[in-house]
Amino acid sequence: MIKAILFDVDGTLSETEEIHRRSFNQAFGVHGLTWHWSRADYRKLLDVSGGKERIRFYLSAHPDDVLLINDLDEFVRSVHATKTDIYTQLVEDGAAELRPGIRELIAQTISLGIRRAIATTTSLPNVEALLGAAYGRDGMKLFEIICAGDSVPNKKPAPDVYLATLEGMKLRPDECIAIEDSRNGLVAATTAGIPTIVTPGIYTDDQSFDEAALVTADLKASLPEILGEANVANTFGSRILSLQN
Ligand code: XBP
Ligand code: MG
Repeated sequence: MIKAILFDVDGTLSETEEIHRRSFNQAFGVHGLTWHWSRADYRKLLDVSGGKERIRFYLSAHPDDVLLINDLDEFVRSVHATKTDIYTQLVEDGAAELRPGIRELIAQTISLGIRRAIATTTSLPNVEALLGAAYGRDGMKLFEIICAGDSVPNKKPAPDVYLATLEGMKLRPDECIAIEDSRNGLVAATTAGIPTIVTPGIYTDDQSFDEAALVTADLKASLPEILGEANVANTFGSRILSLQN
């Protein structure tokens, strides 16, 4: 019986990666860097989860830039902190909106007593900004557990964030469904044993999702249809049907 839905954030709750990319590029300028991540660059860089890890990965391909940096850890932390400030301001100003069907899906989970959690690689301030913009100041309270960013040792595709969320929710993997947009997220969730629905985003539409219970363009279908298509036993039966009518 499905007792909880575990939501990814970037690319799933909202198409936010273009805002991240813009924020990275603005932060580079603030720090006097001539770097510019194009959409094509960013599609490749997104193979690396985590903004700080992504900056380090980029530097690994630009050794000449590394030579100019005295304290690499402090440099990465500082640039990423600037990026997060820029990103959260953009989101608070309304740059992001929930993907089609997400608001209705969350409303259905509330009506049906299905629990909700967030399992994301993104930094916690980014989640707060998105949920605040979408739901007001109580947005974070919609989710029992919000497992984000550096709260786990290893980011997606490692299963850490999903294992920590399951532990926090005191649920078994088969009692949950994960909703993701990327291969990294799919691998993280399925490695944790969680059936996963994938809604590919603008940066992940070319990835493979063989392990997914369902790949769907969006979540506009009703929850029973989505769970049915994912071939996941939804034992809500008539309660969901009554929701539909
Ligand atoms: C997607 C990520 C994050 C964001 C950037 O997270 O990999 O790193 O791209 O956010 P999700 P940060 O698991 O929600 O898809 O710069 O805060 O890492
Ligand atoms: Mg994602």
